[in-house]
Amino acid sequence: KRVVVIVGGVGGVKLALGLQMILPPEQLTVIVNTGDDFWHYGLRVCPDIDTVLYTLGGRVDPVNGWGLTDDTHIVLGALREYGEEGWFGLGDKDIATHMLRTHLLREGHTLTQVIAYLAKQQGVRPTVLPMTNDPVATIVDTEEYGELGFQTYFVRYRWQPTVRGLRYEGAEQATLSPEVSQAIEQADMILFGPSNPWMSIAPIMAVPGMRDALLARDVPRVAVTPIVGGQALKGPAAKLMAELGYDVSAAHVAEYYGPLITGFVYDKSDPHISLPGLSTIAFDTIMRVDADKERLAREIVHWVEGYN
Ligand code: FO1
Ligand code: CA
Repeated sequence: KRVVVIVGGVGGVKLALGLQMILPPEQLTVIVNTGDDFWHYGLRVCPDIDTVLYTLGGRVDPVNGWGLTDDTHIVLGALREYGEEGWFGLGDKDIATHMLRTHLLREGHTLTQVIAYLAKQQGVRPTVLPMTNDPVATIVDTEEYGELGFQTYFVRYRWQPTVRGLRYEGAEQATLSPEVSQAIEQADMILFGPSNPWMSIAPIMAVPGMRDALLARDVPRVAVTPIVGGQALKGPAAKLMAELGYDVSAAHVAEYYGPLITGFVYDKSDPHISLPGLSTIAFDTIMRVDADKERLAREIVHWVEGYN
């Protein structure tokens, strides 16, 4: 059984980690959002990809859910001594990742090749694929500051500005990589992690050909809710839904996915969800510790294997 799981960063990777615990590595492919990627002091930073690599490699900072465990911040302190604001929390060892990635990209390797190399060197066994090799940037249009780059909105302004809309710059010119196409074509099951549908999943779906490649697959395509009890498990998903004029509920997340999904997993504390043509099931979707991630991954895979 080959499983493809589509994720952003900290929220969605919990499901990917659960899947890693129950599947042989050659059966798991993680397709990751790169709309958060940006240039920072000349370095290419890919926050969601690094979150996935560090988590699957067992080296992620357990408190933040991003960055490396036990990292130091000497470089960031030195930048601040220059009078720089230092709003993006770069760890020293994390900087080495950005340096090596930038170097390899400059040598002409594709992002997919670079990530495969970084994954291998970190001992990460499942296949981790960026959604595309081309630059796509999520731009957040805010009431207070107008358009902001994603990290400026999310980290510098701590996702407090009011969002009027989102766009995915460069998406029109982006192309599906052969690796992503092949992973989707060969998948027996396609899962969407409990990531923010607008900020993490939508940029992935904005890559031309991605939606059609997924829709063309007559296999279960199942999303896991990032909304429980009208609140986001993490980050701005609930605030954003309200700002974009949606009801903040798991049911509306399922509706937003629309024909992309054939199944939806919501939390057992929420009311039953019933939508035409959609298989739904309630599990305990709150993943605090690794045992929760493994259990939910197992429950989802077993349910999906049985439902059609
Ligand atoms: N998130 C923060 O909230 N503050 C930070 O200073 C920060 C630094 C950072 C450094 C490297 C990295 O890979 C991720 C980092 N993140 C930080 C997380 C990340 O930018 C966000 O989680 C996402 O892009 C939103 O999902
Ligand atoms: Ca993200």
